[in-house]
Amino acid sequence: MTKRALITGITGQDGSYLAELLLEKGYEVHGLVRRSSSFNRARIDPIYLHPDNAGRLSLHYGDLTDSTSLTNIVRAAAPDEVYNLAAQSHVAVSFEMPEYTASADAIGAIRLLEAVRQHAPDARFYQASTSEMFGLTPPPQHEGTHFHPRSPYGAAKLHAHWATVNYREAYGLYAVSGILFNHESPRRGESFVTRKISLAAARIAATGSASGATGALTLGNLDAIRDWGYAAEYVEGMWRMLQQDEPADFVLATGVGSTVRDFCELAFSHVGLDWRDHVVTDPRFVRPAEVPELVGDASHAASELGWKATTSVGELARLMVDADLAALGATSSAAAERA
Ligand code: NAP
Ligand code: G4F
Repeated sequence: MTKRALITGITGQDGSYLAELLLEKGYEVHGLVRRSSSFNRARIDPIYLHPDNAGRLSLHYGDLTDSTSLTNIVRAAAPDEVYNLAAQSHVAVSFEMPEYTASADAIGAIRLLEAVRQHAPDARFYQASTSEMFGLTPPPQHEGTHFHPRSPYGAAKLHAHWATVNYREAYGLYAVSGILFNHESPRRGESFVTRKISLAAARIAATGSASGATGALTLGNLDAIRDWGYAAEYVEGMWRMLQQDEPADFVLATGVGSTVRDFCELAFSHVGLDWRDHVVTDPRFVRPAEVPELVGDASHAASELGWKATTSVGELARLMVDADLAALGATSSAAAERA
């Protein structure tokens, strides 16, 4: 029997990697997409249009803020597995749009859980929870760590996390919360810090300028520590969470913390540049409340799921810069020679 999966957020970084993984495993995949006046399918279209996937990937219009569309899609797809990856996922933006962030990220999860409870109660449900929920609690953070969110995004995701646990306990749904630490890739949105850095390093190496009037890269807090892994590996962990005998929540992380400054050094040195010559800071990019240090302990995922992150932060920085250089028609060795 072909398994059917429904992915919200299929046009995002993780959604595109997860769709690829599930199609490779033989699933029929259904994805929720938002109507947009401009193109928002750049990550999913190469997968959607690939001849091997013809008739196996369906896209449906919908929105996490619209329960009618969610109910209709759950009924139409009749999924065995539901992955709720859609979210207003930018922490800084959540300070500017706290109400919308809560509607999409907290109540949106409840809208979808309710649609699943009523129309596909045997489906297994994955909620994209986040290390941002730990906020101010010092590392190493694991499944039992106290939550102290520091942003409207973190608070909304924590609401969705507990709603997921509650649907499991109250209604017996196979519902799990994957608490994932930062994971990045060449498909990462361009306003997240790692991609901002990899793009700037590639542009400066290839053209001499990051962008804008000064040609420099403008960042906020360089001291923040994050546990950066490779997104393509993390979607395998999501899938494994839905294949267990009993539902449980898991942290996915590398266990290694690096500062934003370290990531600048890794990315710029790959193309023979000194980051200190090209990075400036601006309070505009500093958040009203910061999360100083996130470093995860994923030993529960290692023992129960057999999942382990394998790409180091250095490898990640290099593969992201290389992908951005390739898009500009350059290579890291050629760029380093010019630097
Ligand atoms: P992303 O690239 O920002 O993708 C977010 C997806 O959600 C996009 O497909 C977006 O659609 C969709 N979306 C946003 N608002 C929506 C709404 N109201 N209704 C329906 N769809 C909506 O995020 P990601 O990095 O892949 O992350 C996937 C999930 O994991 C998110 O829930 C995020 O909060 C969570 N998470 C991410 C990380 C990380 O480090 N990447 C770590 C922990 C947790 P458009 O393409 O139309 O914008
Ligand atoms: O890349 P970021 O925006 O990621 P952040 O805030 O950690 O959130 C990401 O990871 C979460 C998991 O912990 C996800 F849940 C969430 O959806 C998202 O994927 O910022 C990382 C760090 C922060 O401390 C930020 O203050 O980098 C710092 N930073 C410094 N300058 C900057 C900048 N962040 C951004 N986006 N832009 C800057 O110019």
